[in-house]
Amino acid sequence: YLLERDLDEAIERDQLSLVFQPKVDLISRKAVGLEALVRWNHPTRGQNSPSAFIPIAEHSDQIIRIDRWVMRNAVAKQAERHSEGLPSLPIAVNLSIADILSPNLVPYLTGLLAEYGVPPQALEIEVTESCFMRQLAETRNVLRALNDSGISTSLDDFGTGFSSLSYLRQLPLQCLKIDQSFTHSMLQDHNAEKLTQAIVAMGNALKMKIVAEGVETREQMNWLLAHGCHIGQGYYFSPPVPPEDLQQVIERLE
Ligand code: G
Ligand code: G
Ligand code: MN
Ligand code: NA
Repeated sequence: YLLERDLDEAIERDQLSLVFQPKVDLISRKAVGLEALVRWNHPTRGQNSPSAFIPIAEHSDQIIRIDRWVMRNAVAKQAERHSEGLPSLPIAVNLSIADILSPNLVPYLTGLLAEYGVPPQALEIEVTESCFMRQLAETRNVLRALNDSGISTSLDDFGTGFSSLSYLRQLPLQCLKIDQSFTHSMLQDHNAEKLTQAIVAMGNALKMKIVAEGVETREQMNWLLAHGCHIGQGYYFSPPVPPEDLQQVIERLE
């Protein structure tokens, strides 16, 4: 059982860590960004998957404490990369609805960036459609405030939620991430292929960046290139990796 008490401990006792997965330009094969994903290393139970503990954390304000830890560590990582003279790549963090609606999210982030001397372009926020189902107006205000402070926003897991099109029209989002279920099925399933094509066309028409998630094969990458999606993320390039392996992964991509 994943008890809420254990999660409190995870934050206090430094059991959380970040792994990073590159987003890759399919033409140049260079990394164009990184996604930070949280991991929980429990002393006796080993690695807990975020798909197990994030939903539990979302029942209370634990998610806010976890994600503020994630944001701080992502910004700290950028400061470290900068001090090591490494090329600048924006790092995206995943936020839940409670984070978006939590008081002072934007001042918290701008404060962090100032504290570490990191420019806002170094950070991106990924949100899912489930974020918008309630509180659309408030979400729009927060995303706009993030944009105003120079932080760009992505719509994650696109195509799996509801009313996607209405959100695209109403929310200030710069990037659309095609859910991996489309990437996985588009070469097998005619309907999935046509839907993925339509999503890419729509994203391009809206002048959004488009990232295909879950790219696992060369065939998927070639299909994406041929259909106008130029950024991919997935095991074909690299799984999410711990910080000590990251630079080597980035340099090996090309
Ligand atoms: O990394 P992995 O594929 O196991 O992630 C599983 C799920 O957990 C994904 O939906 C991902 O968006 C979510 N997730 C990963 N890291 C974070 C995080 O730091 N904060 C939040 N809120 N969700 C995360
Ligand atoms: O919901 P979100 O897109 O933030 O979560 C990304 C999740 O997908 C992470 O848990 C990550 O480990 C996983 N992931 C990343 N690349 C691939 C891939 O190529 N295939 C599969 N099956 N999962 C992936
Ligand atoms: Mn994501
Ligand atoms: Na996703």
